[in-house]
Parts: sequence; C-alpha cells; structure tokens
Amino acid sequence: MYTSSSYLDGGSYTGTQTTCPLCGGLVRGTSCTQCFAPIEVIQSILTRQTPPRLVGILGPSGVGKTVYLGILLDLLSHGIGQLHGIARGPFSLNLQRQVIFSLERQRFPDKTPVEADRWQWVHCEVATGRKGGEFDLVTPDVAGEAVAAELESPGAQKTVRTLLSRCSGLAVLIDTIGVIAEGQAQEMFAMQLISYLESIHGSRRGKIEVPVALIFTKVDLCDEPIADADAFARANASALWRMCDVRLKHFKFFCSSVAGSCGRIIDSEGGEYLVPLRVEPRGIVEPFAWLSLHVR
Ligand SMILES: Nc1nc2c(ncn2[C@@H]2O[C@H](COP(=O)(O)OP(=O)(O)O)[C@@H](O)[C@H]2O)c(=O)[nH]1
Ligand SMILES: [Mg+2]
Repeated sequence: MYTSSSYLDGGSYTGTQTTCPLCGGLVRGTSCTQCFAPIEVIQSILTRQTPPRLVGILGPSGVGKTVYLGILLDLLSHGIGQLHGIARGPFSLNLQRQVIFSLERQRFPDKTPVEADRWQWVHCEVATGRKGGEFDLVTPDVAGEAVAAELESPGAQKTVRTLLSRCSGLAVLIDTIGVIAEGQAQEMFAMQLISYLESIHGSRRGKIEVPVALIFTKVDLCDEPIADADAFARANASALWRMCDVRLKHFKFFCSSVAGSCGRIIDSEGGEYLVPLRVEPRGIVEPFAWLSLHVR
C-alpha cells in the first residue's frame, strides 16, 4: 500500500476520508468531488507501489480520441513489440470493450458525454521490455468540449486541468483532413494546448520537459499517403511545428488511423455518417512507445 508522502498529490486513506491521489480533492461517495476520478480508479491507484503516470490524450471533439485510446488499449493488451499492457480492474476494460464492440459492428463508438462524471477512466500497467521502464498509465477519455472549455478559461474544468498539470506525457490529436481542408482551427487547438502546458510546466530556464506526441489522425481518409509526418507538419501546420520546436524539449509528429476503409451511410432521417468497413490500425502504438521512452 502506498504511503501518502510518496504519492502524486498526497492521496491517502485517513480514517473514513480519502483524498484523491490525482488532484488532492476530497473523495466522497463514488468519485472525487473535484476531478471526478471514480472511486475504482482512486482505489486502484492507492494500492500501487509506484506512482502512476498520467498521460493525456487530448484534442478537439471528433478528432478521434476515444477510438485511438480504445484501440491502443486493445493492442497493448495483446502485446505489441516490447510493449504489453494489463488492465488494472474491470473498469479499465470498459472503454476498450465499447470501442471494439462498435468497430466489430462496423460503427464508430458513440460520442463521449460532455459531463466529466460520465467519462471512462483507464488504469493500465505497461511493461516496456526495458528494465525499470515499466509504468502505470492512468487516463480518462475526455470530451473535446471540456478541453476547449479549460483552454478558454483555465480552472473551469478540473479534470482537464488535473490531467494537464500532472501529466508525464501528452498525446495531442490533430484531424488530418481538418488541417488540409478546413483552415487553421485544428492547428490552433494544438497550439493552445501547448501554450497551456507552458503556462503550467514552463520555466524561464528552458523548454518544457513533458514529452508531447502530435498525432495526425484518420490518415486513411487522405488521398495521398503521408510518408513523413514531420515534413507534413512543416508544410501544413508550420506555426504549430515552429511552436513545438521553440518550446518543447521532446516532441514528435506521427500519423495514425484505425479504419482501413470507410463508407458513408445515410440514415432514415437523411443524416450522413461515416462507418468503418475494415479495421486496420496504423500508427497507434508508435506515439505511445515514443512517449514511454521519455516519460519521467
Ligand atoms: N476514417 C477514420 N475516421 C475516424 C477514425 N477515428 C475516428 N474517426 C471518425 O471520427 C469520429 C470521432 O471519433 P471519436 O474517437 O469519437 O472522437 P473524439 O470526440 O475525439 O473522442 C468517429 O465517429 C469517426 O467518424 C479513423 O481512424 N479513421
Ligand atoms: Mg470521445
């Protein structure tokens, strides 16, 4: 059992009161009253020998966070390369199960609820194949609207703030088609996230130490395959690339996709939506493997 002094934020059981190991808030009933981490996650963290690492997977609504995280957990659970993940507690399997269940039925999962107390959390023990390289991954599957709300008024969204303040690594997802076809909104969102990270982790002495993987999602929808993610970023999101270069000590651009082929369906009310016809994950584990080399 962990002692409170060595904990992320002094999380502990004291008599009947528990403080949240992630944000220091009071745990009452089924979750933390501040960051809404569910009691299962808090208990799971409190029973570990080493402090878990929070890794944020962030980006605007619809960028592909839920699909990315669900498939990442699935790939880790099977073991890929040197990386192998074991879910801690049944709650950690919920997201993976929902995403896989949807994709098997050739559907993308439902939209993540906006309310933080309805998010799925994951606690996964990750072995990296390197001695001493193993770590615990803890993350909620956040809604993009909540990330936007926190970027707009810092402190408004406690779960997102906790995640960005405590994270040992950050994956910033960027919609590739949005970058190519829809102007600068996607690039701006990523830049706002890095500015926010700097406001918390920046120092006058140097660059931000938190490693940041920048992931262009849904590359299966691109007409031309992207051979070099860094060159793509320099050409299509040059302000973002420069910002990373100036402010981040460790950053790397990646391309990812989950669907190998998609189709469009029109429902009975005339709404059009995308369905995955084939699941062919690419570039999902690479960013995570890279982050795992740099998380401290
Ligand atoms: N073509 C393609 N579409 C994707 C992929 N991942 C997500 N999408 C689309 O993006 C939508 C939003 O994905 P989701 O993971 O829910 O995004 P979130 O809001 O960031 O969690 C899905 O409903 C799909 O239409 C992918 O790998 N390929
Ligand atoms: Mg989502």
